[in-house]
Amino acid sequence: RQALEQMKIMDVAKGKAGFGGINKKDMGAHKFWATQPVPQLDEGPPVDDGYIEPSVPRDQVRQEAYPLPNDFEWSTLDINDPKQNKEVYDLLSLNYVEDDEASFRFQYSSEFLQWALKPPGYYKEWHVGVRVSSNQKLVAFISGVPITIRVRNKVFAAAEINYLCIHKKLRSKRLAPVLIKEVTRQVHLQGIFQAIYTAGVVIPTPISTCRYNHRPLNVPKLLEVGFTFVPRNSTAARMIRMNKVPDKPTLKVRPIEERDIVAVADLFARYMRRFDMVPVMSIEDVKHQFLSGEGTGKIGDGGPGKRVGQVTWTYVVEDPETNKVTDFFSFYCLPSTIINNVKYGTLEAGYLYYYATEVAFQPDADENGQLKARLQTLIGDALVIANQAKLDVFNALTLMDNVSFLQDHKFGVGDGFLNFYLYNWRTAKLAGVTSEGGVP
Ligand code: MYA
Repeated sequence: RQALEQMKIMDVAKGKAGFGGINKKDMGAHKFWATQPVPQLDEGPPVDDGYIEPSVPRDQVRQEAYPLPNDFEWSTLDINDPKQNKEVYDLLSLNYVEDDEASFRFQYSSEFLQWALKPPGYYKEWHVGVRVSSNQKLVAFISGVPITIRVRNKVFAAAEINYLCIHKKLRSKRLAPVLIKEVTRQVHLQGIFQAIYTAGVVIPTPISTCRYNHRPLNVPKLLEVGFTFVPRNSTAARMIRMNKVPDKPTLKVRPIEERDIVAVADLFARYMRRFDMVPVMSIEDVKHQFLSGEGTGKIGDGGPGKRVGQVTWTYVVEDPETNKVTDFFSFYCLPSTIINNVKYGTLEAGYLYYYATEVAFQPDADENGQLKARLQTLIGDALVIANQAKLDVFNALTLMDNVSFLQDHKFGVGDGFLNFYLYNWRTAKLAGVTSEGGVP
């Protein structure tokens, strides 16, 4: 039932799919988006993939910040400074994305923000804030981080835009377009003219739409906080029994270490060839994405199954004979505030991130079911690790190869969708899901 959106995953599974939910009339009324280099409605599929508006030399990029309404000023946020990091945390934890019924609101931790906003080569100028001039209170934010992406057969540098947030008291004043224009200017100043972003809302024009699926782990709590309900033909006891997860993983999985990075980078790159829109990661990127978020100390120091400040969990499988990494999976933890609940403060949610397996490269692995079987086992083990870390629910989108294991692993179809967008890049739609949630 949860309708929260999520931002980090951006591989979209290949295949054919329909697109639901885009209403022509609504799409006509986008005063801001109509002025931007994004595919507009009624354009039809492009003949070739490529930019919409050409890049320009740095001296032709607007040099002054966009004007803000009186009483507000721009502020670059230094995420390394604990005080400023806390300011972003406070803004987001009170004003960021909520589900449709305002029951849950994302609560990104400070450690999460450190991990998400500081990948290799990040620019602090892309962490754009707006403050009230009189008291310096942070009231709006938008961020970008550098990323290299491949869309179909073209690879290009882009900004990944995220954490657009305006204080609840300042909504519907057309401030969002100013934030978007200012971060665009900052990205242009670094010689980058494309961007990728995701949102729960539909604006011109999604290149793909994925659906959230949720695997309950802590059923009693999920029932108590109203995240999920007992279906008419079931009971709470039955739901608990049905969703029980084994105590131990099936494969010999272990947490990723520094020595695995090169092998994981190689496996990741080869596996990603299966998909039409993927990040291209350097060794440094892989280290950042899969190792740097693991927190400090030993597993258990930060609570059951957790290091202190742990944000990401990446586990590898090693071939005992060759010592080669044959598989890996990763997920991250993003809690949500449970609004108006006296007993529980947060819902601890895991989000499936990237995974890969050598099995995919065996002849006919896709056709003869070997790949499906291996992913089934691998993701089963991810659920075991997530359960050991005392997460309440494990979420996954209908992208990559996820659809092959979601049902068998008892994920329930959620009511949240995530739309994927490219800025200043034309490409035909990528596979997504229908409004029914299935991939045709
Ligand atoms: S998605 C997460 C967005 N955040 C939230 O949902 C948190 C809670 N909500 C809020 O804080 C506010 O409601 C926000 C809008 C800030 C979302 N993406 O100021 P307004 C358009 C893009 O009066 P407000 C994420 O972080 C809207 O269609 N546009 O509205 C990725 C309308 O334009 P138009 C959005 O409600 C962000 C205009 O803004 C979004 O006070 C990617 C209204 O402005 C949205 N999520 O504030 C940003 N929501 O009339 C784009 C509303 O045309 C990046 N709008 O329909 C583009 C690439 C930039 C870099 C390019 C580099 C080359």
